[in-house]
Amino acid sequence: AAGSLRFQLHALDKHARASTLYFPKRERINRKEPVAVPTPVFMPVGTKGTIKGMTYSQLSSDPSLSPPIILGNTYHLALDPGTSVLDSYAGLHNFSGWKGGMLTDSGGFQMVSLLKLAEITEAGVAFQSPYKKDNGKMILLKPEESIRTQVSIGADIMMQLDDVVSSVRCDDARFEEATYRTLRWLDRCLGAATDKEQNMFAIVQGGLDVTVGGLREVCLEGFRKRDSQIPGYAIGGLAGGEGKDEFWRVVKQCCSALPQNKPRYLMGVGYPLDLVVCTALGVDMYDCVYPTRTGRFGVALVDAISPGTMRLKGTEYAEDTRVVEEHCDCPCCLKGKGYSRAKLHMMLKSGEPVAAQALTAHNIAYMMRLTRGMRSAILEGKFEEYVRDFLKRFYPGGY
Ligand code: PRF
Ligand code: ZN
Repeated sequence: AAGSLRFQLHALDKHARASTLYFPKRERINRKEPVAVPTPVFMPVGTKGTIKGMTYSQLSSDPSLSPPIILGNTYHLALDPGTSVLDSYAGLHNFSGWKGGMLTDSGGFQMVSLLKLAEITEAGVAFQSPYKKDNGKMILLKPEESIRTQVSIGADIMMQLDDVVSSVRCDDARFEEATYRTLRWLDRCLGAATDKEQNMFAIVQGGLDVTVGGLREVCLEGFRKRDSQIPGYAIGGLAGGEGKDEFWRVVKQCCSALPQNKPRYLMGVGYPLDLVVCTALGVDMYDCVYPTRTGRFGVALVDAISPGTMRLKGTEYAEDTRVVEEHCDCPCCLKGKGYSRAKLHMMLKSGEPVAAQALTAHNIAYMMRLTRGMRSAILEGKFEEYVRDFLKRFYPGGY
């Protein structure tokens, strides 16, 4: 079998899907009940296994939040706390206390996006350790090494190491190399994956090339041959500054070529508009730092204001006694009884950490509401209506 997850597709509305992923109970991480992940799902990013500013009890005890799955990063966790600590705890779940689902990204993308010094060769991704204690030591992350670390972390879903290139800054030859290398690295990762309770996803690369016989097709065709070994698929290499039309076209092509009976994850995408459009194209899973990061910077995601954001540092909120969203049951809004916009404005001005935390919570609640709303609409066969309403609110002047 290709992994331990079970994927149940409940409804298809045109291309949009409502499904549930089930992760089994797992002895190693002391999980006594299976975890159910209803889709579409947004995975908040906890780079080192922590959603910045939030305790697990806040996250999982508040029904407005309770993300069924969060995302961590192999690159950061490999450096800190490192695999020997993770192994001594039999994984990140035991080390951190998180009980829900977890996905780890493989590390290559974080290195390339965070470190200008990273160098990619056939062997792997080489980078200079950013830690003072390592004294500028060069570290090589090989595909096998990424998987070994992700086995130590023990997430429910791990990602293959892929060769990620910027979709706006590279030439055709580099895209071609990255596509074929991603296929070769997939085979090396498949050879290294050991824990049967985990699931390794493959990542479609291939730049913005959606032509017949083009690079995205090459990658998809390569995956088709290995499908029996792959429990789920990700679409990578997007959301790097290319135009939305180009980005959405690639998503459409990948979704129509990927198998119906496995989950589809669009990496690094988290703008509400993109979630709505890409769900219509057939994507099930998303992750992005955007909702939590923008919350820490004082921006709330909202329905009523076009284009969907409220910048609470703005002086227009200095005397606004309303909560961020009256109907929101998050710990920040409390259905109208929570922090006023004026109070949030004042706290943000003085750098009070509770404001960042409250807005992080609100934005997670917003994403949960968004994905829940999409799921209900798909289950009722009314997703087209949902998209139309969303776009009308987002672009009241037309688009
Ligand atoms: N690959 C991996 N992680 C990612 C991406 C990718 O292409 C993206 C999209 N740019 C975000 N995170 N491994
Ligand atoms: Zn709220």
